[in-house]
Amino acid sequence: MKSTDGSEAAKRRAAEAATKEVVDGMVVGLGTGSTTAYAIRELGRAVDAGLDVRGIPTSYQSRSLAREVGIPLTTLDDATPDVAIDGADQFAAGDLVKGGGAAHAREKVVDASADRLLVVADESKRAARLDHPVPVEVLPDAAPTVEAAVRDLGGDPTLRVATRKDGPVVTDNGNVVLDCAFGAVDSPTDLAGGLSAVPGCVEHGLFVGLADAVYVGGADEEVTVER
Ligand code: ABF
Repeated sequence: MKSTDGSEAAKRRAAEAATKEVVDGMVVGLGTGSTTAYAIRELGRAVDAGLDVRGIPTSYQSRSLAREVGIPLTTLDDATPDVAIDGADQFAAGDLVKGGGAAHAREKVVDASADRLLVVADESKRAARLDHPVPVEVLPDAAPTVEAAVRDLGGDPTLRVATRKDGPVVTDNGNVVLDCAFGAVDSPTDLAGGLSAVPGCVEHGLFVGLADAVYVGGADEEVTVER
């Protein structure tokens, strides 16, 4: 079950363990979501204690938190991340589904540009095969044609709707999100290629072959690192 006190502690342990890989002088990609938020807060404490790092946020949310905890920020115009720390909605054999926070387009740009991507998660995110619906960020005008293309690829798309507003979720980039159920994905590489080729698909949430390590917080005090 997600978001119990136990899984919050597990998320925090995973995030804090990954943050230990950050050393003086590094540029750090700052992912989005509740697990990465623990890493951003830990980095903020390290900055207070004298660590010299700069962050590149992946969303409005991570930018706000990084500013709140005092992490100096930079951009991809001026720096390349040595490491990125980011969460996931699901991981299997090192591949990821991301985009539950609708930030996966910027996350993928920053994560893929980093020398190393460290994923932080609790055990509830682990799967034998990826079967979590794949978020697809779409140009608003293209939603109908992308929906048809997703069906052709064997998926079942649902427009993500804002819970407290009357309308769709709108990303930081001004686009909408289709959550696309494909069942268990046999080949994440093939599906990623198929989705990337759809006109109007800005970015999808399959992160294939990008993770260098997955820090997994377990129910006990353990954090396992899968590389
Ligand atoms: C972002 O936050 C997303 O790509 C991923 O969907 C989500 C994970 O959130 P949490 O850590 O809150 O489960 O990284």
